[in-house]
Amino acid sequence: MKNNRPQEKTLVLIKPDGVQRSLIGEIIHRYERTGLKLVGLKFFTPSTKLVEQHYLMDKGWLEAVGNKSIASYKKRGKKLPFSDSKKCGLRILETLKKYLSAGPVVAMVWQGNEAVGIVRKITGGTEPLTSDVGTIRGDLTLDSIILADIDGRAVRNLIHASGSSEEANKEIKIWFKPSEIVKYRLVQEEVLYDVDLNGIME
Ligand code: IDP
Ligand code: MG
Repeated sequence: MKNNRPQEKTLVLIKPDGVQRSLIGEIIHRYERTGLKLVGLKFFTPSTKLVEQHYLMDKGWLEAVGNKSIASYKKRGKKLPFSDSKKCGLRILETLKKYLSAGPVVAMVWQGNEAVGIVRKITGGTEPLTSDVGTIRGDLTLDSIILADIDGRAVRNLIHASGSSEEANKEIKIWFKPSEIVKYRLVQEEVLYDVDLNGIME
């Protein structure tokens, strides 16, 4: 097969709520039918240490998530738990450790053209209440930041999906050994990527 652009890989986790809601098949189906290729798959309960490592991998994540949380408190005219974005981020990290290690998750690596962007588009925005219709988070669950904040827990939104290609490469390394990434060809890649598309006619 001839094609001229390197492909991306991205990490997807079906979080414990997705597994408990019996949505594994539905979620995999949505990614699979785009043409992305599944190159890694495992099912286990992650330790809180792995979850912490995962979120702290990206140096800017703590402050970014803290800032997003502060903005949402301000928008609602609510008193901030902390005015410092890092402290707010750390508070969310603690809730995420509890959430993601509460039960088994499905960890996957998907590969293909613009895999990170394609997966984020299908997954939808962070908060299910406002995620677009047609996305996994928008269609298949109903949590809101308000409810999560009232109960002092993480927003339950079924999925983690890497935010950028650099983030993906780092995340994949902590969830998968190199030998667990399967190198193979899918027949449909000829149709999706081959520059000549000349193998169809008899
Ligand atoms: P993302 O998963 O859409 O990339 P991030 O900002 O990276 O969103 O946040 C990681 C996870 O932390 C979210 O998927 C969600 O479960 C949780 N989360 C994010 N913001 C909040 C919040 O304001 N309150 C509670 N949980 C949050
Ligand atoms: Mg993120």
